[in-house]
Amino acid sequence: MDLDAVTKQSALHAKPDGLTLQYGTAGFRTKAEHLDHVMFRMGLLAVLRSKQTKSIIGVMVTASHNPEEDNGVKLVDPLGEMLAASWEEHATSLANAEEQHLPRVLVDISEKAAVDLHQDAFVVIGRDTRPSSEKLSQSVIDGVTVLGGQFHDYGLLTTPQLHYMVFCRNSKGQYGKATAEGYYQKLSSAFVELTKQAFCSGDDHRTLKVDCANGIGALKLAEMKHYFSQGLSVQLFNDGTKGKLNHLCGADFVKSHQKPPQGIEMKANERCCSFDGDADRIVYYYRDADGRFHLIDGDKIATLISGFLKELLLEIGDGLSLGVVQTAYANGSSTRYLEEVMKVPVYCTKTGVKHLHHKAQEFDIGVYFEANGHGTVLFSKAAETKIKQLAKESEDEKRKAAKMLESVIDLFNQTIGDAISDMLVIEAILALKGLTVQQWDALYTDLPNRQLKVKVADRQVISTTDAERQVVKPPGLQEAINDLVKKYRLSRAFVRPSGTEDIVRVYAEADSQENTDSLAYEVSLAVFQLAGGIGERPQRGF
Ligand code: 16G
Ligand code: MG
Repeated sequence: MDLDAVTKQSALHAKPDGLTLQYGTAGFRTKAEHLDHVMFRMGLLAVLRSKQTKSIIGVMVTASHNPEEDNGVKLVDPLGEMLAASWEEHATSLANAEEQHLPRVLVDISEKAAVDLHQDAFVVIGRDTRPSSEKLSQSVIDGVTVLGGQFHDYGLLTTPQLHYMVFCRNSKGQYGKATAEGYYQKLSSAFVELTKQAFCSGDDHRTLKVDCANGIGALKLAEMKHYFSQGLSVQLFNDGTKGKLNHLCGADFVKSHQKPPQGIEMKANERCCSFDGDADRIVYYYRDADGRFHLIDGDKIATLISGFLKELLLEIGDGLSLGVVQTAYANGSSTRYLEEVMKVPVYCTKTGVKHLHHKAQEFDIGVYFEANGHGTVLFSKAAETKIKQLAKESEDEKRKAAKMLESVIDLFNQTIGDAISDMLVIEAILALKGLTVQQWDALYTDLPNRQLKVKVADRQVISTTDAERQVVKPPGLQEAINDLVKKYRLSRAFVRPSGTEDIVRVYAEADSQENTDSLAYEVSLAVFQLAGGIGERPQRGF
């Protein structure tokens, strides 16, 4: 390592005094103007990680669903997975090192992680459409080159596309071709193959309106839609030509406000969906004949997909295990439906894709979705081999099911939740089963639910256990929540410190919206009183 060169270059990407940031649930994220040094340093870190793993590492510049003024960065590990937890600490210490300590911290990390500094390094870089992203990704490149790493800059990509590129390159092309074209072809041909057998009942089933959150999803879907145009026609809204990124639109807006985005025309019973700003989340929705808005969130997506997979697995009868992974935010109705009606085992993990992903890997086929629309399906190597074998050999019905499963494997971006591949899988299932959006929605009825935020002096005073469903600290808070929950029917509530904002989140559900809102308010008040609330006291009524 040429530490003198690092010091010199670093001065051009100097860290503002006193700023400390944490590699959180989804990497570093804050106002774009505070991120230049972080980007440069993540370029350095990516080189070390690449040397250590002897593989290609990805760096994605995005702040996902957050406002346009924000930005962020995350590293992608060799198999297209999120950065290993042990390296999150290295990322945090490197980002926060004062200028004069930077060389020492680099040496420290190299020693601790046993990095072979003679190894070559290669880093691939992608970015979203934020105005700040281009310059920030140049800072990443500066970091990569000063440590002698090679790189390929893909420019504009969705986050899942960058994960795909990393995995393709490290699998030497076995997973697919590491180009945008390769990605489009792989997913579209799996979609076309899967929907071959679909009974097409009119145009209604085959058009979909997509709110692209004024983000990267619009550009990529516009490029891709010609590849599957025979099976599905997508109409793009909020394509970035007019509106602001994630502003009054996108999956996060629709899910948290439980209302349609601006900028999309919705006729009664039309199927619509929203992506988030980097296209790794998706939610569906429609308006009924009475004008009422119906949200179909990640829980109902998981239900549709796991129901379909379960049927195919029964058909091939090979004892492959299927499990669904959710978080505490999953609507109680979805968990009940999955367990009691569909008889599928359900597990709950902490919030954040990496936790769900990890748990899902324990099954032959693991379906994981957060209620907010982040999710995918993972197939174990053993399951994939078995399915591919059956698709070649077995008798007719079995073979048909195995072939469909084979397409599903190709359709899901196996590295991370991907709005585009989720959308294509959902559209294929609806077409194959001849389901309308209303029929899908009617699988079960969501319990009314409410999420609130409470400001506290230090959100770390709250610690939780049992996949964030129980508070262990501060004393008395869980007892207070238990007493409040007892007042209502079908009720549940939990609180957890946010991993991305300086607040505590409150979730409540109960038999009616009115009761849910009361419960959410009362729990917020308990947090405010017992966990050091600051600013305005929570108010009743929304
Ligand atoms: C991040 C996570 C998302 C999670 C959210 C929770 C990834 C890629 N993203 O956006 O899965 O739902 O954080 O935010 O893991 P919170 O901690 O502020 O509630
Ligand atoms: Mg996102």
